[in-house]
Amino acid sequence: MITLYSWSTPNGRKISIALEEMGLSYKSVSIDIGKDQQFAPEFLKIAPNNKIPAITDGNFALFESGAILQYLAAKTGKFSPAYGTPEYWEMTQWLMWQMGGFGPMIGQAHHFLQFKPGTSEYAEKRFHTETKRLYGVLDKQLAQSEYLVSELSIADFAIWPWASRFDYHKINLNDYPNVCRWYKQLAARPGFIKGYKVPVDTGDIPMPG
Ligand SMILES: N[C@@H](CCC(=O)N[C@@H](CS)C(=O)NCC(=O)O)C(=O)O
Repeated sequence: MITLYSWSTPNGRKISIALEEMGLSYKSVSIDIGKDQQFAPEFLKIAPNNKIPAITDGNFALFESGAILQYLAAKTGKFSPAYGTPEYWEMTQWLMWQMGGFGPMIGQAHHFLQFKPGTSEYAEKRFHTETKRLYGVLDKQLAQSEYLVSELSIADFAIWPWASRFDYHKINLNDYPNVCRWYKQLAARPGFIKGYKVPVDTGDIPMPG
């Protein structure tokens, strides 16, 4: 039985969406990062980097959302092209693009634009500019492909939850029509609707105006 340790953030939702889409049964444990529960000694045994998400599967424990997505895809044989094929590496490059850019950079945009506005004009501009650049890259890819790669994959599960925080990083999804089409398409899937509300129901998936 899988246990998901998570909170209702983009990185956490990647995994709850994947678990729902893969049809895996799991137990959800809330780690409220607003209350510093990520530093609890019991959680640190599973996730020594003191960040959600993490999972256990029997005696096996795993942290880092990209690794967890790859583990779940390998376990189920779902939402990943066959290992070693060109399609597999194409999917992997978009997963790594999210883990290295469309997440860490947007997280910095959230910090300066949403949580600490007025602290640093330079940082606000720097991370908003980088966020817009990343959206441009994503829009170009989604102009030529329905999903990140030929079929719905863990790369989509990794990227979509970050786009769902468009209000925090001051992006109008309508400015990126291909991202907007993809975002709405995935937001209508039962697995996304259910996974978005794990571990805490913070309301419905936000929709661009
Ligand atoms: N690279 C990590 C990032 C995880 C991460 O940044 N998690 C945030 C929430 S979205 C967190 O737990 N923050 C708590 C903290 O930094 O203390 C992953 O993808 O799993």
